[in-house]
Amino acid sequence: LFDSVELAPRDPILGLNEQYNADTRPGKVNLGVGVYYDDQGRIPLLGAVRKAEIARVEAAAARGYLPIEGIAGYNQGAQALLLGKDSPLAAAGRVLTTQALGGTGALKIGADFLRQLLPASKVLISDPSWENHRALFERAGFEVGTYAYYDAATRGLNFDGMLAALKAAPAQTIVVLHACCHNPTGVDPTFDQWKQIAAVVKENKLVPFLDIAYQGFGDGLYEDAAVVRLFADLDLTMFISSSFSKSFSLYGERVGALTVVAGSKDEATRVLSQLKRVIRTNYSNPPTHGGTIVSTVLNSPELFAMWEEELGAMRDRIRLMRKQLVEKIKEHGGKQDFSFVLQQRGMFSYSGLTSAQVDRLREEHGVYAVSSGRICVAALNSGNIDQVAKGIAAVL
Ligand code: PLP
Ligand code: TYF
Repeated sequence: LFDSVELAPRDPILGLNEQYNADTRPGKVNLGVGVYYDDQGRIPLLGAVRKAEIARVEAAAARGYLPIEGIAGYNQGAQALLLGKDSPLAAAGRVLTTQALGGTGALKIGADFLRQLLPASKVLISDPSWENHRALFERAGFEVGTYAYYDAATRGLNFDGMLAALKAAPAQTIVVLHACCHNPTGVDPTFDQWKQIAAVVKENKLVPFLDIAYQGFGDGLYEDAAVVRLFADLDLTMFISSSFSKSFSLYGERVGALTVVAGSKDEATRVLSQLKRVIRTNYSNPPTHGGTIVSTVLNSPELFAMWEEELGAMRDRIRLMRKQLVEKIKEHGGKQDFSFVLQQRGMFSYSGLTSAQVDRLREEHGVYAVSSGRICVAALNSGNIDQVAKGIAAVL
């Protein structure tokens, strides 16, 4: 039966984890996968999460099936984080949200629905983008192309190229946009550039799919959703995949959401009914545990405040690591100026290291990075940053 089955390639990032785990050297450092670690190198269990979890265990609640679209309070909470509590679109019934299996699950439900709705459309993702964007939309049946994004020469945004690509895209092209903290580059458009991007999306009747997996890691929960509100203010119909994996440090709980802004309340009702059909034929309904925790935190003013503060501390620590990395590379005699790392936002930095330099960094210094040169700044800590800086300075 399986004679013709070929060995599938490893995920470039998750595959790196396997290689790291198999490495027996004591001082190894993993800057590959996008996970936030605290200064002790541990994945944190947030205090707000712990409180909500204890309350849940004590309540000893039954675990029946959730509705297909998930927990109502979760969906409302997720939507309010994106569009604001007083969104006129939400008040008009034009916005729907379904709980999803992480941001990935949200993208997949949206992609499957879009494939039915717009079978002739192409999908455009940024060049470069999160690897899974291409794979996921291709699996859903789409042809996936790219729009210009990163400019290696300036280590910034190729804004003209990006705008030109969007202007050249035919109507109903699905455009996946990272709403904040771009993965893998850490380079985001300015708000003024976003206004121009949004205008082209509207003018050309493109279908925006905003992906927001790092809300709170740029400037703050509210600030990082500015692009979502900008698109909403322009009355654009859109898809938004959001994730709490990073912001709640609940990676394995698969806590995400798909939000759709429709043209009317009636449209929203019909779209939701179709999304529920996609969900039902994939996994029927979402799991309870992580969703209940997130919902509890989002709907308790006390726990929400606690969460926001803990998220702020994660953001500040990443900023500190950026600053120290730049300083320490210089201290260790690095020949290049790394100060561009300070301008990049979120968990990642495109370091500019070549894949040969990344190989040397791993082999000679035990430091793992993605072959594109992406490093996860959120995995740096006071115990490993000297080794990393020394390694980078040496391979430059
Ligand atoms: N979108 C982007 C840009 C990401 O970096 C990630 C990271 O995992 C996701 C979506 C998926 O998030 P999740 O882990 O919640 O599925
Ligand atoms: O980019 C990252 O490292 C994270 C984690 O297939 C991730 O987004 C990586 C690859 C993947 C799923 C999640």
